[in-house]
Amino acid sequence: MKKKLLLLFLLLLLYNGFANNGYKLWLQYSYIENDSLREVYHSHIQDLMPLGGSETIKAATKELQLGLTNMLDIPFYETDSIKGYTLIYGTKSYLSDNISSQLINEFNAVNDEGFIIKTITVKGAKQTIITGKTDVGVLYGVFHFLRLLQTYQPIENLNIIDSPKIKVRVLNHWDNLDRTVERGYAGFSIWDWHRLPDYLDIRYTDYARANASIGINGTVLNNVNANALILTPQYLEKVEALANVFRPYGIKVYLTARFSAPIEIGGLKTADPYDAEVIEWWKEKVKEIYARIPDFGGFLVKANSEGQPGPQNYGRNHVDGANMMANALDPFGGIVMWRAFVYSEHDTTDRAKQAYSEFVPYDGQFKDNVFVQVKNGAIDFQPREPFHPMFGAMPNTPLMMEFQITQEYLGQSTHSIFLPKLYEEVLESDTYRKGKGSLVAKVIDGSLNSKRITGIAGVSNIGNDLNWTGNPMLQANWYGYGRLAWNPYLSAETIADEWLRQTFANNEAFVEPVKQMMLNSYEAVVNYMTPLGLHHIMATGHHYGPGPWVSNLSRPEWNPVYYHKADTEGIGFDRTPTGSNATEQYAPEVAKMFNNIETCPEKDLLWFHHLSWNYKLQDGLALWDGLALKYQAGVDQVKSMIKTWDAAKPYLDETRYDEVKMLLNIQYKEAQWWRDACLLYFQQFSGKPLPDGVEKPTKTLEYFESLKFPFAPGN
Ligand code: GCV
Repeated sequence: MKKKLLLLFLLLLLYNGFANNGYKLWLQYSYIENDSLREVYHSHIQDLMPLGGSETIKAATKELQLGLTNMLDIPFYETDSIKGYTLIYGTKSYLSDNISSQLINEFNAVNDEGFIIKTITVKGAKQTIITGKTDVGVLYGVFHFLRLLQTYQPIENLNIIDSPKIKVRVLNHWDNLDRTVERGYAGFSIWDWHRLPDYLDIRYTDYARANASIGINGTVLNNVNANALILTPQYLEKVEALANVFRPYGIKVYLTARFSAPIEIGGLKTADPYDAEVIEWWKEKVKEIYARIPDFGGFLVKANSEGQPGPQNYGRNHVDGANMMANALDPFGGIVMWRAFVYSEHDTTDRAKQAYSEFVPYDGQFKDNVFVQVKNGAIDFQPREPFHPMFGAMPNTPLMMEFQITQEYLGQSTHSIFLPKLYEEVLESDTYRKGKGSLVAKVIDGSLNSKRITGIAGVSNIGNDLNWTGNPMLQANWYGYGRLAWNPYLSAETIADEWLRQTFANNEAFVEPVKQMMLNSYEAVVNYMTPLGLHHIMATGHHYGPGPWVSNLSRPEWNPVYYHKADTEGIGFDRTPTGSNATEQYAPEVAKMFNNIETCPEKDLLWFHHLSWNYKLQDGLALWDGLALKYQAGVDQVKSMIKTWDAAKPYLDETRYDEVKMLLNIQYKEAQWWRDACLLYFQQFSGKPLPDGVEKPTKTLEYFESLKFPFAPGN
């Protein structure tokens, strides 16, 4: 009996060992079952020849050995001379004259972080070279090469040159020192502050590998609602330990600096940026940080925003505050990322206008090493927002894009939504600031106004859940953000395709339908939450679930009723000249397009217009009917996502299939909840019946209004 139990236990262990918990993300390196493909690959890579011995090149070797051995099931060894078919990787300075003379044009075309992958003939045989100007460029090339194999691309005649288009590509962790994560839905923070610096969790290395594989080159470790303690020696020692782990992978560490730190941890009476002692304090603090972390990236600052301290507490302005910190960082090459997420309860103008009004007059006044970090839209990471009017409006200031990867307003980690669709929509929006074609992407990559520094930030969706993001499908948003940070012109479709092939399976019968499911998933959530330009109608605080009825919060602009303005006449926020005139903050062509009801895109209709319930939509439906049918469409889309996922089962491992299936079922329930709660609420004003095709709610509005979630995560 005992023996049988032991056997069962061993079998269970074995089974769990093989279960795919998603920890490996898109770096699965699954065995390539197709014999001939494996053979072709192997015939082109027989030995590994690293050039130079830096930690980064060692990391590249490790990754190649891991990836190639798993995919091809053959051990790979290092060689120091070219033999048959060798994979040679290292920077330009190590290449022989023969090889570098064949790469002159390529080297002229790559930037410092870019890479070249080329098949060239040396010693009578074809060799593959992965090179660049820096070790980290080579590492990016190695990850790209592994991606080619993971996605079953030909490698016989390679000629690839690729460079990142944006310089600073960071994740923003809203992680607190107690390991809770603001707006985090994937467990606790991966930073184990208590056991750092001595205990280095293997996750830190895997986090760095994953980021390097998509070109992310920086991480802001702590929440923008910052605790000054992160700047004390006790914590800087821990930050230093993380920086040491990340360095070989080209990832710089940044910190959020609390503006009042000189008071809280420095013992000063003020944090006034004009005070000599304060200025000195920041200089000394920065010096202390660089003594530990010579490649420290700089500070991110949330100032005079949602109660955070800032220069305005001392009668100074954003320029004063940002430049004071920038002066301290400048000698070391550090930067300041100063957030433009400001709005005030004392300002009665439309919240959507406030950041622009406050910041645009400062254009050209910030120091060269200051970015102004702007959220993608003017309110706050809503399921859909028109692009922020600040993009293109500050030609003399580097603007950094801030996307939210974590799904604060998009169903949190239970809703499987592919966010690169949202990012793509924003990046390809035309600001018209320099005529047609002045895309947001061009503002961000600096090409519109030739910027020396360029940057992009994504608010991380990472936690200590086994699969990192709380839902295997949401790993695609981390991946997709990184890919777009590298190249903001990539299509969401390309990203979904390569992610699926690396993460799950390469079979077309799997990839095509699941890719379509991902590409449609963004529109689905907009439909069942905030169709036709509705926004900010989520429940209070945690933002989990619908709350269009909320009207009792102390600040007017925290209440959903402020945003939808539903009454018996109609619904929507008039931001045209007859209303708040927020459209005046856009270039005239864009303002005109939004102002005119005929040309305003229907997806943004209620963002810009207050319309009667009978207003005729493009398809001839009355607004009320169209709105209701959009809610229904969102629910139906989730239902069809479940079908697609079910059909994909044969290509999936059991664990991840089950996890996503359970999550999709939750999403389906919640999509219905959104539909029913919102339609019952708005119906009070429209006074109209639900049109045919919309399922009848099975619960009352009172029921939905009574729901409470005191312990919803991330709040
Ligand atoms: C970190 C929203 C979120 C806050 C967040 C803030 C910000 O208001 O609800 O949790 O704070 O944005 O971006 O600073």
